[in-house]
Amino acid sequence: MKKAFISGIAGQDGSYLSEYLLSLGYEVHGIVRRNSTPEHQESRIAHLDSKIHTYYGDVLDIGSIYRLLTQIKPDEIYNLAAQSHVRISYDNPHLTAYNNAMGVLNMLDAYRQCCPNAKFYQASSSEMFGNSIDADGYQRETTPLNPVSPYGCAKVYGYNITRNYRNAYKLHVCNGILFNHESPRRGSNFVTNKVVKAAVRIKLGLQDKLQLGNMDSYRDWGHSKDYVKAMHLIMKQPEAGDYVVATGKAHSVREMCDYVFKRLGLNYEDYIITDEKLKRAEELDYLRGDANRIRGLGWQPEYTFESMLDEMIDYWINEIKIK
Ligand code: F7E
Repeated sequence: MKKAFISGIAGQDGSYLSEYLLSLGYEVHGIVRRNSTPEHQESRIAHLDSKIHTYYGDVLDIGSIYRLLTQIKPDEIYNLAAQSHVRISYDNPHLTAYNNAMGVLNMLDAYRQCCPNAKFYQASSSEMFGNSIDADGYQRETTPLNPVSPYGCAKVYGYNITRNYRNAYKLHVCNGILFNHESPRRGSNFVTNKVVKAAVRIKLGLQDKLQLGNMDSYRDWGHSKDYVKAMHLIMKQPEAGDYVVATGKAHSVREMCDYVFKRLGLNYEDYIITDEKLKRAEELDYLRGDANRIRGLGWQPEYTFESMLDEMIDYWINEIKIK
């Protein structure tokens, strides 16, 4: 039985990845951070409680990482832990850098010392591209990295130190460069789930308006369930490498709002108010990924933009009606 170790196991991707690895017969271990409201901390993985092994730990608490990797001796390590909110990275730039840059180095170095025969996955991000776009309108593995947020800058360090460890120490270390990926488990302060939840509440008469920031940025949105399968496929390759994971289709925030409100029989223009506070100091305008490299390994997304949003709408209708 193969053993996996996941930092960020309680997050959206950590929870779907755990389910997927369990379905493949893995023994799954992961760290969760202590916080002051334990009720919500592990809600995404509560249903897996008897099947996975969780420990209090943190990518900044180097001792806990060394101890756990030495004890568990995993075959695969997925470093998904991060401060993942781009706008909040402007409020907490230092914390973002510690977690998303130094945290990667801590994980890599503990891995190199404790279990160098394992494989290592780093959760890199399309936010690293910033406003670089190739002439054909896509971002791909060779597109220059020009980050436009504290989050993106920290992720570039994580990406580069991962490549450096691969080359310098001949380790099986990979980067997945994932474009935006969503699901009903997405935090509701990310734009898709924020819009879906509010639109359902408006439909049910529980809310009148929705405040949003920039409506004209474009994102390449996929489903987290599809993307965790890509993570595993990347790790399965005999040779370590870096892969873009994306759908290849871009939609604006405005188009996403239009789709969600229309599905509920509403016109988004009647409800949305622009709030300057929700805009970023520097915006990333357009993301559309060319995932040909990983498609060549057989990966393809099962969800479309529409079926992903439909699933999120159904989730919130059920959730809100029950309460
Ligand atoms: O924003 C605009 C906002 O916060 C998407 C993370 O997973 O993907 C994610 O980062 C767009 C931006 O995701 C609101 O300005 C408008 O243009 O859902 P988001 P993100 O910043 O693209 C990348 C790949 C990651 O790696 C990150 O970890 O929507 N927008 N109004 C808004 N965004 C938010 N959050 N809230 C608004 O009210």
